[in-house]
Amino acid sequence: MDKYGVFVPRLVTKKEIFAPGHRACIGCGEALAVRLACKALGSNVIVANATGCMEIVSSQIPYTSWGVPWIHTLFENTAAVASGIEAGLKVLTRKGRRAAQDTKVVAMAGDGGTSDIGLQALSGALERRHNFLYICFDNEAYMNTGIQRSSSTPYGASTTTSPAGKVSIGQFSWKKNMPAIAAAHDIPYVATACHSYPFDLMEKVEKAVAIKGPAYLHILSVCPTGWRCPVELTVRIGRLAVDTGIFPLYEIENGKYKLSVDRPKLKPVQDYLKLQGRFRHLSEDVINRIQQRVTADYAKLKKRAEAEDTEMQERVEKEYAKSGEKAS
Ligand SMILES: Cc1ncc(C[n+]2csc(CCOP(=O)(O)OP(=O)(O)O)c2C)c(N)n1
Ligand code: SF4
Ligand SMILES: [Mg+2]
Repeated sequence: MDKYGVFVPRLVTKKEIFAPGHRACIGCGEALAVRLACKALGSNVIVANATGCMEIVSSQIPYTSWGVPWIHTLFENTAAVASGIEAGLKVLTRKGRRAAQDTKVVAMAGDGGTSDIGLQALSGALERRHNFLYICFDNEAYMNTGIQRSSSTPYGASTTTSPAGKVSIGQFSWKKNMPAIAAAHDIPYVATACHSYPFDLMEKVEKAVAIKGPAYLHILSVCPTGWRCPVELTVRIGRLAVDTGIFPLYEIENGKYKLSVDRPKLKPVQDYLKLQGRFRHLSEDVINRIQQRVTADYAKLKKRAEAEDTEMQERVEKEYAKSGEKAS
C-alpha cells in the first residue's frame, strides 16, 4: 500500500463487476466497498450475498448490478450456501463434468448477517476449512430495515432500537470483535479494511481470495443514512476511524498479527465521533470512556503485532544462524 501516494485510476481496472445504477443512498460507503472488492475479485467468481442493503439495492428485478454469477441467500445460511457452492464445484471437477479452473467463491454479508444471524453457519464453514472468502461489510447496524442495533454497533451509538434519551446513552454494549472470532478458528487469513483505504482493501481481497482455505475480511463501511453524517464525509470518516484507532487496519496471517497502517500518534476519538449524529448526545464522560477503551485496545493490538514480529524475526535469525548466513 505504501507505494501508492495517490489514487491513480490507471492502477485499477476500469471494469465494473458491481455496476453503477444501483439504488444505494448517496455517499454509501458499503456500495463503494463492494465495488472495490469486486474490482479485486475479477470475473471468475461466484458470489453468495445475504439479505441486506447491498442485496436489496443491487438486485431489483428486472435489474441487476452483478456482472458475475450471484445468489441471494438468507441471513442465516450465507456461509453454508458458499460452502455448498465450493464443495459442488470440487465434486463436478473431480467427476470430470467441469473443466478444472480457479473459480473463487465469495460470501458477502452485512454486520447483522455476520455477527448475529449468520454466525453459526460462518463458524461451521470456517471450521470445515472450505476454500472460500467471507466478507463482512460492517456499517454497524441493521441499516436496510431502518437502523436497528446489531452486536457490531459501537458503544454509545443511537439507533432506532438503542435510542439515546434520558435513561439511555444509546448502544449499551461494546462492539463485538468479529475478526477475533474468525481468527479463533485458526484460519489462514483474517484482515480488516475500509473503503477509505482503497488500495489496502483491494490488496487484501486479492490476497484473501488467493489463499487456499477459508479467509475472512471485515470491512468498515460508512453509512451516512444510519450514522447521520453528511454524504460528502464518507471517505473522511472512514479515514478518521483508522486515524483515531477506532477501527485499526491489520492482518492476521497464519496467526501472525500485522498492522497495515500504524500512525505514530492517534487522533482523539472525538474527531471521529463529532461528525456523526448517532453520537451527538454523548457526554464528555462517555467520550472519555470510549477514548480509554480505544487507547487500551490499540495498545494491545500493537503489542501483539510487535510480539509476533519479534518472534518471527527471532525464528528467521535462528534459521540463518543454522545455515551460517546473516539475516538482514
Ligand atoms: C431472518 C431474517 N430476519 C430479518 C430479516 C429482515 N431484514 C432484511 S435486511 C435486514 C438488515 C440487514 O442488516 P445487515 O446484515 O447489517 O446489512 P445492512 O442492511 O446493514 O447492509 C433485516 C433485519 C430477514 N430478511 N431475515
Ligand atoms: S442505508 Fe446505509 S448502507 Fe444502506 S444503502 Fe443507504 S447508505 Fe448504504
Ligand atoms: Mg449492517
